[in-house]
Amino acid sequence: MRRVSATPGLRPTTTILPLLVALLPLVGCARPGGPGGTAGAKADGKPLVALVMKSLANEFFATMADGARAHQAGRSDRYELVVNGMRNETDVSEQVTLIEQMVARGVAAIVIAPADSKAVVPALKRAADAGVLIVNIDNRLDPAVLVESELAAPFVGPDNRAGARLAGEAVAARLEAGAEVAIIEGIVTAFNGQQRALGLEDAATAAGLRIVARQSGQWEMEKANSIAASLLAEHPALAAILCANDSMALGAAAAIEASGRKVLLSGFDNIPAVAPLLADGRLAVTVDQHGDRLAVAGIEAALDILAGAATPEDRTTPVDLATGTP
Ligand code: ALL
Repeated sequence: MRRVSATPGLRPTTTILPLLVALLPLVGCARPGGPGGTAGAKADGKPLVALVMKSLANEFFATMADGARAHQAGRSDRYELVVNGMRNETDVSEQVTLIEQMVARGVAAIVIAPADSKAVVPALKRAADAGVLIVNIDNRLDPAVLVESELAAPFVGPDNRAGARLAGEAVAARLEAGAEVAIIEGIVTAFNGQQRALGLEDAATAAGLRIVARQSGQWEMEKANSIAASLLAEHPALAAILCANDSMALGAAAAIEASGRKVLLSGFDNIPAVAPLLADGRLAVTVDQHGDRLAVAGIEAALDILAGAATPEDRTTPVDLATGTP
């Protein structure tokens, strides 16, 4: 599998550091033992860390959970882990309930991949006020809403715009200028979904491609399948469908196959389910955001902050292009 990297590796970024530093006094140092805090280390001194993810129906999060569990198993003297996820991509209230349950359980930190960049902030603020450290992974919380809510939550995750641009460029390299492409984006209120749509647009525009449609498949296979089927019917010259995640690419792949047409397809995540499609060309490219390492990076950031070994700052995780060609 050939890989092209958009980010050299895990590195701290300073984009919102000044903001976080400014906010810390306001939130009263959101960690166990901090002012107003009740959560904290367990009697044996090991912190309990909660990983709160999105839909467990998406293989991306199963991979993420496996990575986190393996990390904890190798460091069981250092911390304890509780892993949670939702049943479907759009049920934000379920994620809010999970956050509340984790606070009630007395966790020291919540490492969260937010289902929505704005809607879960009030619940996270209540958790921080109860003394729980919040580390935001995968999908960035809305910076303006964080400021309004006086919540400090460092972001650990990839540059989604750069990653999506890699996929768009790889597809564009196989098309002539003027070719018609469509974008199937994720949930439009998710920051990473917005960034991926922008990255795909960046690549299409730079290559002179014509974006004939942009619709949300809400990260889901079935929705993307019906959107792709209509796009194929409406646009007889459609040359490529660019998807903001692999679940949607799987749905689009089935629609392309059913149409009997040759249409290039891209995804994002590099979940195991797309391996056969990459191998036989049904999927031209995807972007590996190393789900197994993403939660681990967030957990390590949380443990460092809890131990006083790091200040809350953003960390950028890698994204790499994955193709079926060696
Ligand atoms: C995002 C992830 C994945 C995933 C999507 C669906 O936050 O980065 O790309 O496919 O959520 O929930």
